[in-house]
Amino acid sequence: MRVVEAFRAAFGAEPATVWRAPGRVNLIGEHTDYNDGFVLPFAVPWGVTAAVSPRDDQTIRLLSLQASSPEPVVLAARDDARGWTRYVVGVLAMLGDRVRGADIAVDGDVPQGAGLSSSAALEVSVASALNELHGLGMSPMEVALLGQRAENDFVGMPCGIMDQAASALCREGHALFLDCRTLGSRNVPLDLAAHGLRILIIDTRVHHEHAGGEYAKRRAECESAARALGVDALRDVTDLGAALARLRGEERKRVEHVVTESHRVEAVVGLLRAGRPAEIGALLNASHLSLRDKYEVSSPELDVAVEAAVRGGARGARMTGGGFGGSAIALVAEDRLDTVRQAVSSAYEERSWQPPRFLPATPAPGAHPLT
Ligand code: GAF
Repeated sequence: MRVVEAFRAAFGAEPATVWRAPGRVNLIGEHTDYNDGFVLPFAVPWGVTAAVSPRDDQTIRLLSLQASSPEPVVLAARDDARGWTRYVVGVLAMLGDRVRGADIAVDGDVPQGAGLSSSAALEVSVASALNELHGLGMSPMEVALLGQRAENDFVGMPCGIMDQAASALCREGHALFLDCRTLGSRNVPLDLAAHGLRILIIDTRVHHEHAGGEYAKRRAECESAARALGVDALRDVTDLGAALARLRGEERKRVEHVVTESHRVEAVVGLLRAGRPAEIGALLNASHLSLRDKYEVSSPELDVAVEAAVRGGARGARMTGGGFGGSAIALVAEDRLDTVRQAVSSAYEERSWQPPRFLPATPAPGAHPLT
């Protein structure tokens, strides 16, 4: 394994453990996690492999095979973390005095900027390794929560729990149906191939700079709407019509998206359980329109990808993840894959946009040790 070789070369010893954690795509349930709603992500075949050894002092030595420098970053203090190292140091910081320093080498193959949660994969791989090495006894959900706290409190991104939970808990061949309030979850079989279907990831290769600020703004709008409605979270809205009648402007649109999106997750789970995956297409389309028009987190590149995919014969398509660029997914019959790819590529070419990248998505396993 090349991350083990790199660890040995950099630190002069064998790593004490090696863990792999995946990125994710979200089948449906967007911007519902921080509203205590439902999500349905699955793990992708790409992720981060972390080779880790504990240290007796407070020093943290970090090596990434994707970094421009072949030398490890050496941090004497946690506050010195910059760039990608913040996600790792954030995990160590959240563990407080339960751990001291560590030697860590990471190797990631999540396509960068595609919105497939490379940061959650990094947090969960490192947190899982430290959990094992220090005998912390954390469950996979506790590992996910730790990763989320690292991102919220150390990196400063106010994300929900979906990405870390997907990375820690997903099972091969399944999507993860997660209740973001109770944190109860179930693995839902997602054997699309048995139905002659595929999920195609369309990476727009565009990521808009303002994404982080807009994400925080949406979250604040939801919290403000929940306060106005006198509920703990938008999950508690039971009479959508009455709630909408009490709201105006952007908050009204945000609430409409969040509440209907959570219902769509439950409907998709029902159809998957009933063995009717082809019928989820309409719900994927509805999710995209809601994200575009009500939640306003799509982008021209995502909209064109979704429209062209559907015109090219996809059963349904939607943006996936936080939005403002990144990737869309399309549910496509196997014999339509080429036509759909062609339709999206042509639509991009007509607009002189850089060509999108197509990736096949098969539900992969969540975090697991490789040693
Ligand atoms: C990002 C966040 F990290 C998730 O928590 C989730 O809110 C998602 O955007 C939108 O569904 O990936």
